[in-house]
Amino acid sequence: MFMLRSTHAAFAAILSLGVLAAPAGLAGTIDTRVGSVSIEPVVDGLDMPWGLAFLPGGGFLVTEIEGRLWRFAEDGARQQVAGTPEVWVRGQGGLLDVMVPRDFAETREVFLSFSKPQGRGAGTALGVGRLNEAGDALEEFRVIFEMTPGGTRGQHFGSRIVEAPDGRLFVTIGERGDAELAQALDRHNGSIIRLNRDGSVPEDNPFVGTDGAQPEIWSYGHRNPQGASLDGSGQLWAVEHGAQGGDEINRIEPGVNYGWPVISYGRHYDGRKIGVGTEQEGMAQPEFYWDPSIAPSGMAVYSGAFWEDWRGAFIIGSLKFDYIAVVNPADWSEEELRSDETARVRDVREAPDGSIWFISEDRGAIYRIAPAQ
Ligand SMILES: [Ca+2]
Repeated sequence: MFMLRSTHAAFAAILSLGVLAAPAGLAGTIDTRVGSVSIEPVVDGLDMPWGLAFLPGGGFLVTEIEGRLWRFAEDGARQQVAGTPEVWVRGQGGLLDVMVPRDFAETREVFLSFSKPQGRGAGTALGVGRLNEAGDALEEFRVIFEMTPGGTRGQHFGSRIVEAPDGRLFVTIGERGDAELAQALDRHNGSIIRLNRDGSVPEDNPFVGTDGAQPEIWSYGHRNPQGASLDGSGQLWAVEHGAQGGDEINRIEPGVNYGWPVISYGRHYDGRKIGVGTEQEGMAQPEFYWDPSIAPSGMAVYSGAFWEDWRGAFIIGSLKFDYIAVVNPADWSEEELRSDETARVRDVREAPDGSIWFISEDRGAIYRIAPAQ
């Protein structure tokens, strides 16, 4: 649907040399409802990149699933950051998201989510360390949350980290392949949790005081939420993987049950019906769903200056169909951004200047979307 008109042979040659920014004119261009946009490479040569976070004053951090954290300076120079945690690299597990809080300039804190080894298995964990002045090490890294118990399966760690407007932390956790546990309040599986900055439990969390419930739980009944973001009003949203069909965008409210595996708009991979169907009293409906599944990953809610008509839109990467979905919450219409670069999109972020950056896992690269010149 969207025309690609770029010089991709030249573009690919530049990438293979590892040059960090394409000379002007070599970016790919696609047409969208907000006009032509360019897609230009920022960095390449990454091995299974997962999460991306911008540093104030320029530069950014990128995780690779096997456990490496990289800091890139504004000029593209890269430095591996030491002091990262040991991670369980299996299936979808490893070093996952990275989050730089708004007070980074004072605290130097960097948050990481990862699969923490636990006996023979692993659980989704959140840790924090301070980036040293040289930017080449996290100091005093400590784990402030880990799901207990984890499990030996390699799927559905969730793991997206979001800083709430009040500075508290949301972390998404998948059901680890044990679907029924998404409904169990005594397990963190299939939930979105809310923590204070030091990992302690906020007293006004919805299940503090519920017998047997894990007090970190903010919402539950999730399958594998791998994308989450605040909208312009500070409301939390999450996007999650369904099974065969039934990927969802959910507006996340405290104490709410989002239904997995009792209700879903998808089916099991063997074709069996899931749970009771698509609706049940006491379980929230998604705001939007995909059938067939696109395998949604990272998400940003656009708030920047470049594209007025995309403000408030959900910009979501598809791992399975190699595109970026732009979903407009005014009418839940979906636009598809597609180019050679949108191959297995793992994370999508709005940059401080209002451009949209994304990770292509297939290409081991990060790209920047901006208005075409
Ligand atoms: Ca649901």
